[in-house]
Amino acid sequence: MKLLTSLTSPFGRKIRIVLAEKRIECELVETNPFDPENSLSQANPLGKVPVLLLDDGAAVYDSRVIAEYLDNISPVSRLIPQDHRQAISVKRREALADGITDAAILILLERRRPARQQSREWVARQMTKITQGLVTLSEELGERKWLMGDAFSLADIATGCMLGFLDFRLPDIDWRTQHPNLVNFLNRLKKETPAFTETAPPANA
Ligand SMILES: N[C@@H](CCC(=O)N[C@@H](CS)C(=O)NCC(=O)O)C(=O)O
Repeated sequence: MKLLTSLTSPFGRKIRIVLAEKRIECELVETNPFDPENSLSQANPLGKVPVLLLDDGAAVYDSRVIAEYLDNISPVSRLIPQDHRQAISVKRREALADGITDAAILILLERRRPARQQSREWVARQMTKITQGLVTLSEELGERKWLMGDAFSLADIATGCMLGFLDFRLPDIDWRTQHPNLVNFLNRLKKETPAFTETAPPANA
């Protein structure tokens, strides 16, 4: 199997952590989705990373589908519970964390446009999604260890990658003052999940 991703993609990071947690060997093929020379669209017509290329040549995307696929091919460290209701709860929280990341990416891309083409309303709309999403995740976490209680899950990986991406690309968002429980959560993730630290985006990227 091969994973096409950039080293800065928060969605690619999610999959790299899933691979490590589940001890699945996979070749990493560094791919910049914004490089016009890349052949990414042959694997994913959306031209986005991550993409997982299976040994039979089939391409799997997006990150939520890849994560579910990987969780199913190995029983090691289950990240999505077998119970359907619990699984939906994990995947809904993954979707929420990923949605915050999507909003952060849209703000980042907007800020990279020439100043006079940027829309303040658009940025404010995305910022509201980030603010509201963080409030919900923080409330749902409460004082529990992980989002699902004692069981570490894909929801925790997605939330960690989202918080890491906010720090990396939008450090002006002060989520720490509002949500001390998310600060503790992130510290716990760093301490207990080596792959989280190992997959941090490269400095100066
Ligand atoms: N929903 C997708 C989002 C993937 C995504 O947005 N990837 C970004 C990099 S972090 C990308 O490839 N962007 C290129 C583009 O939008 O053209 C997933 O979960 O995999």
